[in-house]
Amino acid sequence: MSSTCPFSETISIDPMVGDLPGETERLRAAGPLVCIDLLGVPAVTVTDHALARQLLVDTRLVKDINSWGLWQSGTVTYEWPLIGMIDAGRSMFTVDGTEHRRLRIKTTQALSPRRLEQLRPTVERLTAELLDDLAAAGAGGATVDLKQLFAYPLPIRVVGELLGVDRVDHPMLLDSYKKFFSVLTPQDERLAIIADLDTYYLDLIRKRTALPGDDLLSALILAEEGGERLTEEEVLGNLKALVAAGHETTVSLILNAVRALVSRPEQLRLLRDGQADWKQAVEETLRYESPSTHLLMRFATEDIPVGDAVIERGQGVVMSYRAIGRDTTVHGVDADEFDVERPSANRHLAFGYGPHVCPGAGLSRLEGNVALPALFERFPDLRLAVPATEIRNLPVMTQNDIAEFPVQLS
Ligand code: STR
Repeated sequence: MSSTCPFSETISIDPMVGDLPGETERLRAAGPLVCIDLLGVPAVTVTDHALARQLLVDTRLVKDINSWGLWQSGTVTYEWPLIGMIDAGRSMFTVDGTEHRRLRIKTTQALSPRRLEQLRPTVERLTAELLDDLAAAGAGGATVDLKQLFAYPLPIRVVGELLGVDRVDHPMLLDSYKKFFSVLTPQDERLAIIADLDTYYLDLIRKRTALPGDDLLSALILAEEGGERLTEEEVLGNLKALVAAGHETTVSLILNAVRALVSRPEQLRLLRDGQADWKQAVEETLRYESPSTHLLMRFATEDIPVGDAVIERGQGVVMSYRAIGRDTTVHGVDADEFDVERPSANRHLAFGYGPHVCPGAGLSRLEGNVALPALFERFPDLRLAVPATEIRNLPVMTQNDIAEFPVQLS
């Protein structure tokens, strides 16, 4: 499909995510810029921290799919299973420059440190509720799935409170995104799910337009005339991005933190004894198991020389954040170890960098910093019910998603 790659041998990204550590290692060994194959579609990916920072502020790389050579030529179509990761409607996720700032402003305001402090009691209440349910399900030493009963419902409830999305709709949303992200979902079904979600969200936008509340969705709709007002299409795009990103990534953060800690009792002890704090554990988890494994995609609007090679105009560029988190130049020769005391832990790029840096970073940290200590305080004897090596990833190529997490609470 493409000419030969100038950077490295081509590494095929495994759709089944059978061995993520192995894949990350191969990517890092192949160099700072690596040619990859994403279900038959070629791209280059960045595995190096310094190069990622450089390219993430390079205005020659844009998010508009119309700048993609393989899209222009009709080579990539809606039949490609990953198309929904890129062609997600006009929003802060897909637009650059001045327009991008206009699309982001209400969201960054709603997720400012001050507003997040106001949200903290809500996150604490939702966490406590789920811990009660978990305790009931796991009474008497029964094995329970920590994903289904705790990590999975929490972020959607938080996002629901923030945006004003009714709880009765959460099961439909969770099921839709589960199928949206899974590579095993037939493509016609995935496209139908995307269309149904649009219908659902447009209905919600119209209801909220008629009767605004004090939620972020109402703020996106009501934004002042004179510069920052959003079209319905833009409100829709932002709403989709907020629900999808707010739900999908934080589930992964919570479960990956629990996995790292229950399989390393000495690390958990450091947190319990107060020698390390939970904020460090959250940052180290983001570095070590970035929820976004491969972030799709940016496109070169002109040739961009990198070292001896060139990212050609029209080329698609991916950020492999899980590999970037293991950069030994930044994190040292032990970058493949999980260490809550690591001085460089918070120097990860798991939230990206530059103009598109995650606007929800503070919210996701808040959720991690509330949920994790609360979980381990309530269940000090929490342990995996299976060997850690049996914990599998879902077949989701771009995300670091744990499938099931069976535990015993006591
Ligand atoms: C999913 C589909 C959709 O309707 C809207 C979006 C835009 C935001 C994207 C989201 C996507 C997929 C997961 C992303 C998120 C932004 C952050 C999140 C990429 C394409 C990460 O995994 C980092």
